[in-house]
Amino acid sequence: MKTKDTIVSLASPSGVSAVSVVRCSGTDVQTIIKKFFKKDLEDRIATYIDFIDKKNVIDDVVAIFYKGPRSFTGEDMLEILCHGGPIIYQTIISSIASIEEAREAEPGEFSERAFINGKIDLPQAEAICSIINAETIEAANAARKALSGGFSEEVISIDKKVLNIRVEIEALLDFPEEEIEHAGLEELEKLIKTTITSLDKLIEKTIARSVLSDGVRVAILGRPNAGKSSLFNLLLGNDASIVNKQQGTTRDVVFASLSLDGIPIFLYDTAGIRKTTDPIEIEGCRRSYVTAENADLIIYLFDGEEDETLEDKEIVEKIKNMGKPILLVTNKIDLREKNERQNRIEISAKENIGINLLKKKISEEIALTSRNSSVSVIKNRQLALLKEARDNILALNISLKELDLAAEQLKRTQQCLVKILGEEEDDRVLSGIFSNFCIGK
Ligand SMILES: Nc1nc2c(ncn2[C@@H]2O[C@H](COP(=O)(O)OP(=O)(O)OP(=O)(O)O)[C@@H](O)[C@H]2O)c(=O)[nH]1
Ligand SMILES: [Mg+2]
Repeated sequence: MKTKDTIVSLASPSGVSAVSVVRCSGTDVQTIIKKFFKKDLEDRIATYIDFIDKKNVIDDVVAIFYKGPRSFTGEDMLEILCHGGPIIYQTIISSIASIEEAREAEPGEFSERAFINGKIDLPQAEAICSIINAETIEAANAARKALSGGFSEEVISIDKKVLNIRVEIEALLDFPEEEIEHAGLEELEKLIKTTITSLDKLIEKTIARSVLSDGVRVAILGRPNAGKSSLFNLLLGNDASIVNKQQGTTRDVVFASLSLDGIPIFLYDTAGIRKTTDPIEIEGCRRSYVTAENADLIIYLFDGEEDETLEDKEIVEKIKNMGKPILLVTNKIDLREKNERQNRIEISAKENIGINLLKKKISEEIALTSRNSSVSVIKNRQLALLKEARDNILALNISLKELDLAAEQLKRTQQCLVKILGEEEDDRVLSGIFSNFCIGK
């Protein structure tokens, strides 16, 4: 990892805006200041000044120098607030990058340096990324809590608990076997139990946070004409998908995002599933099933105008076999006498009946799915490591003969926890994480 060279990049969105922000970080920031501003800048004082390259004034800017280590990266930093035109900020960036000591930054490199210099730990760096990418204010708030270090503190406190268990076990190892029974084995079991409870709680919180930031995929499936596109449009509040009385109107997957109770939902309208010889419809049906496979929750819509068909039964069975949570919903209840079926939510997409109840059920189902390990959103590094840590502790066998093994297992648990904080994590893993950040962050 290069830490000696000075990096520069745009920190605000590219394109035209009122003001753009160019950031530099590294050991040669003061060289850059002298070269382009022709004088030194005071630490942390905004200065209105000309940016000059080869005797030409490129722009009049506001420049702020942050003397390291009191800066985001822990290195000397410079922020240049220039006029927000691409020509201006590009010229400033390329002027700076053209000097021998500087170059343009890679994505996430500022955060990576902050991490390397101990200004933030890995969960905090990841939280910055989540705040920037948050799709709802609730997601941003959850990420901000992690940024303030709350999550890391909890990991550290669990790590301490594991260390305590290790100390107890190491002490027991010195006892002759016959005395171990009296040597506080019960105490040890209690310690292990409370550690598992703490880990479980943190896992649950982390899942809730990742659902908030990553969103949940909800797919609407059903036979042709059940009213899937009508429901899709109603939930979205606009006419994104074509509705028509003709069967087979939707031929490909239609996708949109919305927010439900602050949770970002990715909603999918699919082609009606039926047996057919039309090659386009066959492909549409295949895509409907693929969408179902990738969804976290499925709304299966029955056409209330007709009775449940054998095909409905087959499709529902197939979805259940995928192990997906499924909400069974009857549509078009405006057309039929009240004829409630158990386990079905009754709605009319056309008359806007029952939609609030459906939304409530979707929210409840999401809360449940988020605790289900099959949810795709929990494929997240922190969670995987937390779970590995918990599995290691759960597998602890405090049988008297295996105390050595238990000590080993606890060491592995601690390694997982330490990795969450970014210590002892493989450099390649770290670079991979930071490369997902945006440029200038
Ligand atoms: N009476 C009544 N008609 C509805 C309701 N929901 C949808 N429809 C009508 O049913 C027909 C089919 O609706 P769509 O939303 O296109 O159905 P779909 O399931 O998307 O159909 P495909 O895309 O062909 O699979 C349209 O004429 C809608 O106006 C409802 O709640 N009540
Ligand atoms: Mg449709």
